[in-house]
This record gives sequence, C-alpha cells and structure tokens, in this order.
Amino acid sequence: MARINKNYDKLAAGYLFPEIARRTNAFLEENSGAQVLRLGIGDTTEPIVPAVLDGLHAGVDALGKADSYSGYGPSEGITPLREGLADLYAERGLSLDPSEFFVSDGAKSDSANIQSIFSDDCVVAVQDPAYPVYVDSNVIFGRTGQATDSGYEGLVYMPCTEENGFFPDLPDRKVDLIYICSPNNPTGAVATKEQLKGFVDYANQHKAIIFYDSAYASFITDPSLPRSIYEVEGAETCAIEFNSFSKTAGFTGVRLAWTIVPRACRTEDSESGKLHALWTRRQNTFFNGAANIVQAGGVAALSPEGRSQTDAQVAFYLENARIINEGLQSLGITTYGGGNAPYVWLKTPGGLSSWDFFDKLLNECRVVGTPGSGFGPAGEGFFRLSAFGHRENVEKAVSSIIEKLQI
Ligand code: PL4
Repeated sequence: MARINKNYDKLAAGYLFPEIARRTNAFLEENSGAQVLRLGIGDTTEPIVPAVLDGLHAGVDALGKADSYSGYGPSEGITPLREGLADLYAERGLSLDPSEFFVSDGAKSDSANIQSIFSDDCVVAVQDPAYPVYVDSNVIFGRTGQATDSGYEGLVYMPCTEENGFFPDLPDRKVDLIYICSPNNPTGAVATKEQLKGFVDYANQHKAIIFYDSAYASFITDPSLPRSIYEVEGAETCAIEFNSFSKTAGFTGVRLAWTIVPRACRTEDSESGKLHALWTRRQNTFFNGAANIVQAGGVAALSPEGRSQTDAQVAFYLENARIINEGLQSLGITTYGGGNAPYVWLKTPGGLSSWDFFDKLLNECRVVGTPGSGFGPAGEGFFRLSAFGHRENVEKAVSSIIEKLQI
C-alpha cells in the first residue's frame, strides 16, 4: 500500500510566495480595475544584458550544427563554467578547485537538496527570519516535529533582531547543520568577517556544517564585507556555499546556480573528500545538469563585458533600494537593509502585525510587499520590500506610500 510523506501535513501554512499571489489576486477580483505595484517577490525585472544575451544566442546556435551540437552534459556542469567560477573566487584570493563547483539550476533547490547527504537525525539551526525554503524543506525531510506558535519543534531558531543587528548569536546548544544567508533575505543585513568567524569556529569545534547562501553576494558594495564564507579562515573544512546567477544576471527564469563543496569539508564521521563525493553521487543520480544553452549564458556572464554590464544592473537595483529607503524614512518609518542588498526591511508602523500591514499597504497604497512573519516568528512586526522593480514602478510605489499610507 502506497503511503504519503506525512511530513507535508506538518507544514504550518502554504508556501509564502504563492500565498501572497493568492491574496493579491483576491484583492484584484474584489477591486476590478485596480492596479497594484509589486514589491513583493524578489524577482528580477530588467532585461538580460547584451553580453549575456549573446552568450545565450551562441548556446542556441551551437545546437544547430553537427560539429558543435551537445546533448547530455556532465551533471556537475561544463568545465569552462566551473573554471570561470573558480577564477571569480581566485580574484578574491580564494583557492578553490573548479571541480569543487557544482553547477545547477537553482540555489533554491540546492539549499534544500543538500540535506540528503546528511544523517536524518542532524539538528538544524536556522536564522529567524529566513528564506522559507530552509525550514520547509527540513520539515519535509522529517527533521522537525510539529508546528507550534513559536515555530517547529526540534528546529533551533536563531533570532535576528534589531538588538543584534539582524545577525544571530551562536546557538546555545550543539547543532549539526546551520543555515546562514548573507546578504540576508529578508533583512538585508550583511555578515561581517568577524561575525562569520564566530560561526566557522563554532562549526569546526562542534563538527557542524554551515550552509551558506550567498545568492545576493553581488549586491555587496562595501569592500570590507565578505562575498564568500571562504574569505573566513577555517571555512573550507565546515562550510558549503550556494550562489546563483538569478539576481546578478537576471536568470530567475533562465535558471543557473552553483554550489561549492570543498574537498576539505568534512563531518565527524567522514574523511575529507567524502561530502564532495556524496554530493557528486547525489547530483549524478537525481540531476542531469543545467541546460547547455543556459550554461553558455553563464560563461558569458563571467566574461569582462558580462561582468561590467551585470554590475551596472545590480547598481540599478541598489538605487531602487535607496529610493525605497529614502521614501519610507521620510515618513518616519524605521528601515534596515538596502545598502548592500536588494531588500528593504521595515518595522511596521504602529506595531501592526506583518499581515495587517500587508493588507493596509495593499488597500491604501495598492502596493504589494512581503510580511516579515512569513519568514519566521522573529519576522513578526516587520515587512520586506523588494528592490527588483522597474524604476518607474518603484517610484510610483514609493510616491503612493508617501501620499496615501495612513500612519
Ligand atoms: C520566489 C536567499 C526570492 N519562487 O533562483 P535561485 O533558485 O537560484 O535562488 C532562489 C533563492 C535562493 N536563496 C535566497 C533567495 O532569496 C532566493 C530567491 N528568493 C524571494 O523573494 O525571497 C524569490 C522567491 C521563488 C522562490 O520560492 O524561491
């Protein structure tokens, strides 16, 4: 008799982003003709830059000729792309071998799938608030108990608050797997080297593994802030890093990402190289590689022209974040993030709950954002606005908030 995975029944609510879409659509049905300005989901809006588009076209054209046609490729990714990624890290003085880079179709899937190479009874710690995938995928994998008002039983929540600058204190007990995201979704906070060093030392001491999601690393403009956890001494033995072309190159729909599993990275019960071998095995079994056309686009994104054009696009989104911050602050609203991240994290005025502020912003200003509580218990009373919009829409949204929000 087939049986379902009952862990799905533990999930406390629908996945956050479809829930926002559902509520927005319900609003539009009730208010026919209304137009909403979407600063909710962190989805890119600007067209792919010319150098990267050329790379994608070249990838397509190669498929049209017998001598350059390619079918299945290595599931870990094509060599030029892995080498290009290793070169990117080498620029920051990091010595990672191309074979330690695993190309994939998304940091989302990798940050969930990575769990399959670790024991079921590992204790998981997450920043609170956090990108919902970390928690929900651990629920589905069976690493938590039931949902309660303060989160899932068995999961260690590491609160990120105004008091600690939205970077958590070290876990107060022994944990095995630790999710850290920097620049952070949703708070926009960026971890310093010193802050990461604390976690790296903890992980090496307790033989824990850090899953470091740096999907927004290209938004870091402050040169003193680390773009990779491997900039911290000791990280290679305890950290697995995820990154993505989604937000840097406008590939949210195209799909291309990478995960770094250094050979030196190890657990208490395994030698160096074992985690690398297990992830290779996992990917070889479950994944047939990212699309060859898309990987050609990725190689182009790493070229000097690609880099300079995508950097300009990242700067464009950061300017959106500045505009959002400036507008909200002119109303006296407390905001965080935005400087080195594409998200502005605001404290809801009047102590409103995150979802009440969602309704208020939608009803009064026709602006869609993301309730902080959707990212975890410590997100309650906060709200996230995404800077990934067309300039005109961002400006309209900010003007609407300034003119119509009743606070
Ligand atoms: C909506 C910290 C966005 N439907 O595109 P990927 O898979 O390479 O990367 C996804 C990702 C990975 N890590 C972090 C992220 O914030 C994201 C994307 N998050 C958001 O608004 O929070 C898009 C969400 C999408 C989803 O469910 O991921």
